[in-house]
Amino acid sequence: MKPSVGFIGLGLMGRPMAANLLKAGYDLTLWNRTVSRADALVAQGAKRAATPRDVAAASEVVFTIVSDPPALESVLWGETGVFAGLRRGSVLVDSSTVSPALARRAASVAALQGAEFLDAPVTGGTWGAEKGELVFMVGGEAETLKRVELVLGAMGKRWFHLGPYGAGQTVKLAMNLILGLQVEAFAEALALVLRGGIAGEQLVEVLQSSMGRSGLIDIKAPMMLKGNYTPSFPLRLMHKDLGLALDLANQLGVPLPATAATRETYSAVKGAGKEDADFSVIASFWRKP
Ligand code: NA7
Repeated sequence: MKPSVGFIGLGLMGRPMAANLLKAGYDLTLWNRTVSRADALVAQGAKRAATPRDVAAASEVVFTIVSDPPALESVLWGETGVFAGLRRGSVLVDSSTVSPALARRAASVAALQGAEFLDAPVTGGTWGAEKGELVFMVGGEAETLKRVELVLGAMGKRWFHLGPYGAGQTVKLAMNLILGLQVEAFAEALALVLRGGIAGEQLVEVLQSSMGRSGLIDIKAPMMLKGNYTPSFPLRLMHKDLGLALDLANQLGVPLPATAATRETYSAVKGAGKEDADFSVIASFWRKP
């Protein structure tokens, strides 16, 4: 029998993920800080809870996917938080991108309540979330992962068990560091060819026919050439992730010089921007309006 599922965080990623759970026939209870963001899903049959605590009390498997570490702390802890309602024997799956240390802290509180925990951040963007083709990077017990595989399958196409609590977050931060640097590298190369009087499209054509070919650039190059930065993965979240990667590197004593330099570009553009733009907006660092 399908477990009852709770879902907390209906942002760009959470909404399509929750919609796929509904489509797959799960009994779904939702909470989002901005209440109206749950309206469409409630109209399709999901139940609305008043607090994250109530979501947990109603669910055998609880998913969270919120912006950043403070947002996760605020939905998990406190009088109305998930831990105030988490059921013995249930599984809490956090798909936000946060620090491995926070994942381990959440896992130990869940264990004290007789519940299981997985850190399971995702990759695939809003496009992957809509298609149900996300990839989950999982930290925690293999047995716990087995218990929720069917539920993950309603939202994603693959999952990797990467090690103990926090391992999913560690790999996610490493992955996003690569994506952040790739877009930075392309933006620098684009600035160079444009100043050299060559069309950006020509750079893309050659690059994508070469060993340097990248799936990410297939998606980001058209946005960067047209200056259309509708958010798929917002700059503010990439900026956060590069910061989390640098914090982790600091804790582990690993130098990340290129990541540190790249984050400065992201910081400068984030500081100057007023709207919620995609992270490919860093191209504007070289192409001032
Ligand atoms: P979005 O679209 O920015 O959505 C963020 C979600 O987090 C959204 O539901 C927010 O609620 C919620 N949020 C943010 N701050 C809080 C606090 N303080 N308390 C409760 N809820 C909060 O992000 P994405 O969906 O693209 O990404 C989510 C995660 O996956 C993130 O870690 C990425 O790096 C990967 P709101 O609707 O604003 O009230």
